[in-house]
Amino acid sequence: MGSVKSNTTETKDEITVVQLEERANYMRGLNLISLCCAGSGHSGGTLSMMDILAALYLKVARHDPKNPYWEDRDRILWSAGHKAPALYVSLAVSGYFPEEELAKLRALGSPFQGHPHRLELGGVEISSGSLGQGFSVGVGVALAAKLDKKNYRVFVISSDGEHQEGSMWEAAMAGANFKLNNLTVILDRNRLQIDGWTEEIMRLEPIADKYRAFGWNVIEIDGHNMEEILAAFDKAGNNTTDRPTVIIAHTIKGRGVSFMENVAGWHGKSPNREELDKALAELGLTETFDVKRFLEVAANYQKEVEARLSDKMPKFSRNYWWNAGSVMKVDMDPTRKGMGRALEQWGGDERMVCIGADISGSITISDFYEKHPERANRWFSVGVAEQNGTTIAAGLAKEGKIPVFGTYGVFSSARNLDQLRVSVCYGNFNVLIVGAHGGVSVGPDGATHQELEALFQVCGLPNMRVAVPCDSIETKKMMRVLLFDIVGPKYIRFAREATPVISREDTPMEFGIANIYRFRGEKERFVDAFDICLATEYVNEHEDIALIACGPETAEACRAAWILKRDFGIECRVVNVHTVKPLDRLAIVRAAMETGAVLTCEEHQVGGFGNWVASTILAWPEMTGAKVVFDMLGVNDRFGESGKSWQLIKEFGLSAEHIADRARQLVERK
Ligand SMILES: Cc1ncc(C[n+]2csc(CCOP(=O)(O)OP(=O)(O)O)c2C)c(N)n1
Repeated sequence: MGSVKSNTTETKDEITVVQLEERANYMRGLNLISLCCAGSGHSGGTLSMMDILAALYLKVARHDPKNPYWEDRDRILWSAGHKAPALYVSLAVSGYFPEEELAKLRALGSPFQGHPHRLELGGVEISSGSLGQGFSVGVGVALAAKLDKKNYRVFVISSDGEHQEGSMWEAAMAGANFKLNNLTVILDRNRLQIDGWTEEIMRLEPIADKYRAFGWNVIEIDGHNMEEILAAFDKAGNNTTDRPTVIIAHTIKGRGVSFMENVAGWHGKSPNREELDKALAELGLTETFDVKRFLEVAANYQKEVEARLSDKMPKFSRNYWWNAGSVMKVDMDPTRKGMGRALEQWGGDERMVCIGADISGSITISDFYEKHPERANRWFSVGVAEQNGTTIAAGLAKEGKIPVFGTYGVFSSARNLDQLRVSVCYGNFNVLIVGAHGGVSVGPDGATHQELEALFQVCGLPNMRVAVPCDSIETKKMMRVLLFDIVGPKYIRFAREATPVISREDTPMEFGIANIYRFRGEKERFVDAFDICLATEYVNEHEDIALIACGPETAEACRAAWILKRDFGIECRVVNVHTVKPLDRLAIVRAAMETGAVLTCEEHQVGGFGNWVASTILAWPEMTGAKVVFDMLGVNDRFGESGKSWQLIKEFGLSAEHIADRARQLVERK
């Protein structure tokens, strides 16, 4: 281990440049092993930082692994939270915890969340992962240091794509304005972001001049040259001006592994075992690590997680899990794909324009132009800039275009909420906002990327229409309606991972009218086991309970209907509320009145959907005095977590088994 300067750990002999280079190489290997154990995560932008991190954590910064909250420690804030694996590696090699622990990266319940969470792990100063925030937190910390007359240094780890966020420049302005010469920002200038080269997506150059114009000391270095790195940190530390310092480190994304270097595709991808072996060989580390041991730790940890989850699951007469038996087989398809297919099919309409925010392939919005080069002039990439994207969409709509703006749901509903409120909704513009990757099922990225609050945010906006389709087929149909039939602000929410397909091409779908699903008996195909019709055409069958659901949670409700019928003879009316605003109030009130028991099901903070259903029932005049037992199932006032998609559905109590259990209790209360 290198020297760690602290109050409890004795400062070791000064670590040499050669030793630091060796450590950086070692850290690269450790980083890739931990990513391989996780099966997902960010390889490219962690490898680009490793030389700087070796210098910072093992030589430059004062910190104490035995006392992570030592009040005089230097503060290292990771604004670029997706580089979390490199943060954990830096802490491990500094001595905060055994290196083997890194095998638990991105696993459920582990402190090594997909994006850093400060409440989980000493040495993690802030929770981050939503780009463009940590820099401002750093400004706040540096201000506090000044107020408290403390001489600790504040380091902010940031990335270049991140600098497309306007908030970065607000922080830069503030840092200079407040004369924060105790603040050092490290900008990992690897020139790549998710969708490609920064200069092609949203130009940042001349970035050094921009910082200078904002009143900063600017040091430009080769971020892989240890001597230059150390000299830059030295210079920033001996800053006699009243200006903050930015170290612009020119780096190579994926540095050290030939097949990862400068390849955008390695941004958010982890190596498999074969790729890991190749990478370790290139780094000269084949004999250095016992990779098998790391993989064993990861596998054993997963076994513990599975056992814990299994204990928590409600039990029934048999295993009803998706595709577990020989009947009721279901196809799985990501709902997001329905959006891509719709954009591809109907994107020929010259009024349509699509706006991407650097996550275009993953959410499938790029399907708009990928096979249609003639549409490229109607595709605008704003980079990592969700507020800008939202308001640009408003401008395009103002002039008669049909703009579609899409990104992760967290960033297209919360990050840009005021833009949505004033420019889109108050102005009542015809903008379609795509909230992809909704729900905990997003998986290993963790809380920062799991949208669980959008329905609170967007349903509360006047003029806004909100759709939450149940599967990929319904998503595609809904997209067509939203694009061409509904004029005004509109939001569509869907999931990332593959979810069960429970509708057919010929299943009716009308905006604002719910669908009713009735289980009719086991069939070879799950979808054939249900009668599906528009709520307006449904004839009361006096079922025992209504399961009112939206999004992929509808599929879980359908599976619950199967469990409840088979195990308890309980009949369910599953109401698929694909249009959450305006709600199909009639279908909801009828379900309540005719069954006398309602359970709402949502993969969302509980109430985002359920409260609307509850208030609809309560406010309906004919419901006065009627007896309805009511309950809501959703995420219970808790942030999401890293984990595998289906583990999270179990962990957060969102599975059909949980629905069936709650429904049974509710029926007993009737
Ligand atoms: C506000 C926000 N928008 C989008 C994302 C999704 N995202 C994660 S990393 C990334 C690209 C970042 O590129 P860059 O900042 O250049 O990082 P690096 O290439 O160094 O990994 C994006 C868009 C996010 N985490 N936060």
